[in-house]
Amino acid sequence: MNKAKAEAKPVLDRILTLEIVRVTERAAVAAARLRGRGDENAADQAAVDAMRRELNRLPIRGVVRIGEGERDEAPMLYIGEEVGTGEGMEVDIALDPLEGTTICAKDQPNSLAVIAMAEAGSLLNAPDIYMDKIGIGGGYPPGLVDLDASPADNLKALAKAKGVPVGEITACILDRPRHATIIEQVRSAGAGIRLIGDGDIAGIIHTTTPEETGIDIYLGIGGAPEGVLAAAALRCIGGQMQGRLVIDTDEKRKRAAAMGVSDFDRKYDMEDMASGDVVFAATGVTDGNLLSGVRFGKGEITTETLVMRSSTHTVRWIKAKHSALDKFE
Ligand code: VTB
Repeated sequence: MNKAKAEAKPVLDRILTLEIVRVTERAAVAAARLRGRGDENAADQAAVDAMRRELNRLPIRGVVRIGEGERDEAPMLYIGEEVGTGEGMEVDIALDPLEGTTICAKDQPNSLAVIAMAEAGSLLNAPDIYMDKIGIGGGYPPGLVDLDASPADNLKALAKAKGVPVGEITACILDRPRHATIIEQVRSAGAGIRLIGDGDIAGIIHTTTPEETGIDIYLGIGGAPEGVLAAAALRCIGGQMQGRLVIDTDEKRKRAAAMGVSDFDRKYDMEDMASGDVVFAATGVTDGNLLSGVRFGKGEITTETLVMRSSTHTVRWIKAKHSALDKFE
């Protein structure tokens, strides 16, 4: 772990911490208008359009490092797209305008609009492939859990450090057939599992407040872009995370190499995925453990956003009331 990097001095203009709230608020409201309609693509597109429009109003020279996809497959907010007014500081951007498109389409918990900004050159350029991940909240000794240790050993270590039996630990895992083995291993070790349909950025953030969410550890394979965003969040709020790209075909090897990955088996620490000064914001689209979803009221629209910064570790919850007359354009 690169401690010096992790504790890098504030570089980003602190105003950005508030500016990025507008970006996720707009994306969340746009997605929420299509919440529960069963149309994932429409909700995602609305969030992408809104996020891009608002990002392009920010006084930054931003480059999307983690976005909607690689250039040939995503027309907007693709990896490498330049965003912002073109004046101001250079920043790397990781975004997911609608994390949990299926959750949003079904109006189930924990769908978010998410963005992270970091000083230029400090976000891992990850292709849109899978990543094996492990994450826990703050307050534990460094290296307490490890991606290469067995689930049983990780759960035992975590339970001991928390001062509870393994039976009182809950792991969050994406509900996917690929996780059959790990689910079996966690259950044999005696821990409980919160199976989630989607949304592993939220799943990882939830480990930072187990008293509210009931989740102590995140385990399993999800999207690599979501891994980088989760690492950015943990850098700000505190916690530990490791990830390893799942590169199991030549095609993925090529895509990873094209993005600068040379060691295909590398185990990335949180700081390898998001270093330097990072700001992170997430606005709730649907109701969740940490954030309420967008509310459309009489004459007003309410949003709830979590925004935080790595250099100061300030964590803010911003509840905003927007006039319903605001066209959000
Ligand atoms: C996860 C989850 C996302 O992708 O990363 C997942 O957090 C991984 O991909 O919300 P699979 O769905 O193929 O398992 C999402 O579900 C977004 O698609």
